[in-house]
Amino acid sequence: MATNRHEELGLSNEQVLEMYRTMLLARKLDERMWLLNRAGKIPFVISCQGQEAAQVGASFALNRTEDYVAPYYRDMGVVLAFGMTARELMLSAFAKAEDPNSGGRQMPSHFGQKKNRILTGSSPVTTQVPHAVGVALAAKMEKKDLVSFVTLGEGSSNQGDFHEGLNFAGVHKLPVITMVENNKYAISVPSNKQLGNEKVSDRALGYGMPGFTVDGNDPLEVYKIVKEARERALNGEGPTLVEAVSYRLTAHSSDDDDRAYRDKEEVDEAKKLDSIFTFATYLKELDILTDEIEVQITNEINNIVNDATDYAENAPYAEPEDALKYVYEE
Ligand SMILES: Cc1ncc(C[n+]2csc(CCOP(=O)(O)OP(=O)(O)O)c2C)c(N)n1
Ligand SMILES: [Mg+2]
Repeated sequence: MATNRHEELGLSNEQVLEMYRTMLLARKLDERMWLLNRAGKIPFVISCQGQEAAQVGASFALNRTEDYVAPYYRDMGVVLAFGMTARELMLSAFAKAEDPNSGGRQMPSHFGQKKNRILTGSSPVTTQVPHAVGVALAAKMEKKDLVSFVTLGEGSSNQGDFHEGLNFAGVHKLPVITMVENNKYAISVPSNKQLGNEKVSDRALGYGMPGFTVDGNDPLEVYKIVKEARERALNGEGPTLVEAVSYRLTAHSSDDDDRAYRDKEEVDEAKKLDSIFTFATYLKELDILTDEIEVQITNEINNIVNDATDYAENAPYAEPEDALKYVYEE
């Protein structure tokens, strides 16, 4: 019998099952999007695969009805946890008018949804960091009990916005949690060719904040560290840098062929640590994910993914004139 680690963290069996369900939904939606792309039905996919545990573990440690998130393109697990629906994600993939992220303008995975406090992101990577720091500054000035949570890739952590954002957050002790999702690659560039030091989290020292490197394949470890970071932030102790290490299981995007720069053996090795399986094993060993519940969750998710696909495929495109909207205030 495995030790019950989630109870020590104050998580109920229902909560960890919900975590698993959210991770699996992200994975299954992502897998469907690849099929749709290869069938010529949607133009582009950029995957969460391999990063679901970090995304969902962190999100469950936040207050999902108060906190703000500034996710990056791989964060399907974060936006699902914060209330974006499968239908909405598919509407975005199909570039349909009803897509809350862009009204069908694309790019997919450029998340943004005001009602769920998901900040709109830009295509240049890392621009979300100063934005999230700004939200944290506003929360501090307005004395609100919330934190701002921002994510990015390890490659993006080498960009100036990261330094500017984290330095400002450190100086002003702002309630912002930055999570670098280290998936070992920035497109074709492996992390040892991106970073002069071993750990992204070591940089925290230079910004006057605590930094932690955690196993990004373990949702409970990520949950714990983000939960503690949130408590410190609400106590006025300022920001935290978290580095969640996992592996990018797919090519960079549907337009990339990763066979050009990494061996299949390396990918196969990483798949052994895939959180979708390791977390399921943990839950099975504790008899929380029983055969019966597994069948039920699988069926339920299949239905959600099928429904989202059908709904989005049949939904109308935006009117051409709509392209003129949302640039200037009307
Ligand atoms: C400022 C900027 N430079 C380059 C790009 C092109 N680009 C898009 S994703 C990416 C790789 C980012 O790698 P990483 O931060 O590790 O994130 P990952 O894709 O691995 O999750 C690059 C270079 C961009 N979008 N913005
Ligand atoms: Mg990366």
